[in-house]
Amino acid sequence: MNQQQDGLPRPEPRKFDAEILSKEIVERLTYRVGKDAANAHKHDWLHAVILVIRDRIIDAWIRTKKEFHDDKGKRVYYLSLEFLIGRLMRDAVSNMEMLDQMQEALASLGADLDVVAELEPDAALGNGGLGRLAACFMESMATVGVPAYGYGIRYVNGMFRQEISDGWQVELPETWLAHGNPWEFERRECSYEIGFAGKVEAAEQTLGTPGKMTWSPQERVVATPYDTPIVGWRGNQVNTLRLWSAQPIDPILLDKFNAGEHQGALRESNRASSLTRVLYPADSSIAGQSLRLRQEYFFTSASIQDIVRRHIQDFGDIKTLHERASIQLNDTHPAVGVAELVRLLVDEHDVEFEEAWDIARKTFSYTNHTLLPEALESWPVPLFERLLPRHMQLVYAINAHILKQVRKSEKISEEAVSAISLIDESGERRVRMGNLAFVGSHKVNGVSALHTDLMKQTVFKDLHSLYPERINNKTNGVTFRRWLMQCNSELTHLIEDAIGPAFKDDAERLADLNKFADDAAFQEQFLAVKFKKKEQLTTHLRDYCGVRIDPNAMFDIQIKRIHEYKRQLLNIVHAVALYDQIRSHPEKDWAPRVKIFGGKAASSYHNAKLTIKLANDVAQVINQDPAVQGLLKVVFVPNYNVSQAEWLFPAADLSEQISTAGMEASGTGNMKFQVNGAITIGTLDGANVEIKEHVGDDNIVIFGMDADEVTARRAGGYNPRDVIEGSPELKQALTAIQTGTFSPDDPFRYQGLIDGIVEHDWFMVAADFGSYANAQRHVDEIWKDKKTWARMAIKNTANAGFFSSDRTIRQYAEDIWKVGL
Ligand code: 26Q
Repeated sequence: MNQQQDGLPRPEPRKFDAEILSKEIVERLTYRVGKDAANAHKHDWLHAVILVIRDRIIDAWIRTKKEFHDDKGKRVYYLSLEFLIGRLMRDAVSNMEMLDQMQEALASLGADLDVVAELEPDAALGNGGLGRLAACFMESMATVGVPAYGYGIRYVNGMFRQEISDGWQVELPETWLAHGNPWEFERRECSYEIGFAGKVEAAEQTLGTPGKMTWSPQERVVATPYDTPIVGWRGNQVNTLRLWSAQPIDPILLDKFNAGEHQGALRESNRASSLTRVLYPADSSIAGQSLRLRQEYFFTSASIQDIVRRHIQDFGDIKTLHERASIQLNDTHPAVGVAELVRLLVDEHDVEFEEAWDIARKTFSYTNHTLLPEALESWPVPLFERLLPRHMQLVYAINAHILKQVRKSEKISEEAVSAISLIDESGERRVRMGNLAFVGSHKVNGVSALHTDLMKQTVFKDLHSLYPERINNKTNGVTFRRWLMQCNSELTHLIEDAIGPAFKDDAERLADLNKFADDAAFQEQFLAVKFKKKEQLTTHLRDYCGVRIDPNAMFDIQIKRIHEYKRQLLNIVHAVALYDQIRSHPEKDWAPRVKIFGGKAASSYHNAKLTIKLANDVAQVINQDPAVQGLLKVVFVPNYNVSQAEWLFPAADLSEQISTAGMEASGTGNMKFQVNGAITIGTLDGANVEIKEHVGDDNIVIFGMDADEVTARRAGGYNPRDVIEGSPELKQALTAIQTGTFSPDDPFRYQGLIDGIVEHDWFMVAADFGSYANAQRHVDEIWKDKKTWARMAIKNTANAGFFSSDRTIRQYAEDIWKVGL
């Protein structure tokens, strides 16, 4: 270890000797895990390996914290109810640049890094895109040097484990903490009390109106943080992910317990710990339960109290908070934080309301991830008021303040006023979390160019015309360390051999690959890497779910949450149509395809669950029909999660991004496919629009209506029956599904699902089918021309640089957070 001026040891990152590592692994196994090598269980080895890596990270972690402290610069706080981090071991080993040495060290102990890595549980504290984005952002913030903390909930049960039983999704609890979690550090000394319900009274000394109040919660719980280090690329900076766990104030209320009232004593304890027990497994519709609102307030309040405490400790004066702290709200889930900060300032720090409001607005910014009306969060006023009586008052005060300004400054219609109001009065009165987040933030962003435009035109139309500077775009990105370098070392090596290593530090340098797009030798190498990844996936799927596929076929993959707007149904209907055509014309030169699906359905989402069953029913029939053997296969990969994704993206030939235009805010899977050299078949939706701009029109296959056409068609009396009658191919496929060809045991199983298409077709499956089928025929043609395919695939990887989350984070840092890098 060499010593820095600050006196702290600095690790010597690139000198990890395999021999030293293997000694350390045995040492940790003995003295920290308490086992000898002969008796150690597989998980003990994993634990020992993680401890060795962790100890090296800790030096950099402590150094980073000290640098933040000394620097006195602005810090970023990323508040998210979800962090879909997946496994951390490979991330850490790879970012610490000790992969080869660790492999060697384990080999010398008779173990294999890949095998040990597979033992690590996949931390699935999120549903899908929003949660995975938060995880990519954490890694990129540590990489590009943003002084950042992530704040969230330490769910005991994250996303459920999906089993497929007789083709149906079955949800089982996932126990990711069963073997302990060596990555986390409990920090009891940083615990906070969180209150719920109770009464509010005017405080003795009240300044201004609305004035200071005293809230006496009826119920209190303790929030205890668990910190996980997040290592940036090359181990230069290590940030903190702080996840809160709920505990009862008095674990077993000793006096009650001693008085023999065991039930009552335990009830409170259970009520507290149930707060952070499970993640809500819905990624779009609102679970109206009060537990969800309690979770939101619990983690938001703990985080804001922590931020305020740190600020006062470091800077003394709470009124300078906005100069030193930037709080990013990941969707509206932590939006109650706006009211919480105002409450802390007014009630506990004697700041007047107007100034408190000003500080809050300068501190917060908000990211919107969806325009779907059913996913826009709002809470019934009576529920909000009962659980958070003081916050309800403040929401009214904020509302009055805003509406007064609005009425003063504009000739504004009453209609616009009611659209801007924080309270939805159209039916049962509800608190609109989107409007609260919007007015409480100095910047509001969408996650792709199209989505940001649509935000301005739809949900936030009136707020946008009032505050035209506030909405801005930050197109999503993904971390290339995980989604290229770790999951596809073969492609990484190929790229490095061609253009050198600079792309590892600057993703835009991938563009240097463009000059190889027409190079025959490079094309062959590129296809050879793809084939190798397909062989690996083939072996994996054989072992994982007993499915046999042929790596010579085109791997056509759709992996994402199951949702009607994402249109897995369009893909399945196409599979059925293709099946029929191959059977009718076996003599044609068909491009062999494996259609692979993966994704979870929200437990209460009937049509999504039925879609999973349909994919499996269709697979069953097609896969056992000798007439299409070797030409068409359908596979549903169970329990799609981050770890499965790491197998699937590198092995994909074709990326399915086929949402109804205007409905997918961005998508991020599309970017993971692209960087791994898959070709996109997609609509002009979300970030697909920008992928097209970057790869060029010739290197992507676009089909279907665009967002404006969808709107116009919906408005103009669209009749799906006419479309179906006009397309024998579509009619045949829908009829086959509807009449039980794939469900002979229950011929009416899909009646309702198909009726939805025939009767209203809100998601435009019928309307876009013809265009989709043509696009797929075009894909077949390209597939048969290997050189063209290779060129397109290379162009995709070469032009993926923009979609690195490092770029996204730099834009947030510059335009929103105003932190210098
Ligand atoms: C809200 C209230 C109650 C219960 C659940 C929810 C809830 C939970 C999760 C609502 C929405 C979500 C998740 C949304 C999500 O993942 N959106 C995706 O975000 C990605 C990152 O920006 C985008 O790429 C995707 O397009 C978008 O669908």
